[in-house]
Amino acid sequence: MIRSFAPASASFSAFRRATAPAPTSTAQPQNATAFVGQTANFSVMATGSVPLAFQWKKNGSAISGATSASYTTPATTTSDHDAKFSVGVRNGVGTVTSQNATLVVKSRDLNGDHLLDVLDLAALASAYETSKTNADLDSSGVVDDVDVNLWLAGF
Ligand SMILES: [Ca+2]
Ligand SMILES: [Ca+2]
Repeated sequence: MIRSFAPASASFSAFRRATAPAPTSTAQPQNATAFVGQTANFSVMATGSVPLAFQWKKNGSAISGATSASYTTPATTTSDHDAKFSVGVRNGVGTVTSQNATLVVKSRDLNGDHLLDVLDLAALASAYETSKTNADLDSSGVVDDVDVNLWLAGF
């Protein structure tokens, strides 16, 4: 009797059962959006032989104390905009590094004068029905009532 070859994935599973598995990211950290002053949270799900150790990185540099499966940033500032967060998951067999997740930091200070006042609302109004990036507070691709309400919610 001729047996068909097992699918490669089955062989791989068998191999993994026979050896202690290196970590595998089963859910990658997702991009996050926060307003200035808010925190953002990133998390990863990973499997592998325990214990698993985690180390979060911001723009490639390890974040002190960020050693669990999720990470909450301090209150964000505009300088955190576009920062890339990743996490390394390590066990006795190996290390896997997650994909980067990008932090988008939105500011209601649309004209950049460090004040939140009617001038920012005017800037938002002037961007209405456009996709002007900094006034599109919910990153929906268009400036509309949702963004006006998000702006007003800051008060
Ligand atoms: Ca302003
Ligand atoms: Ca929008």
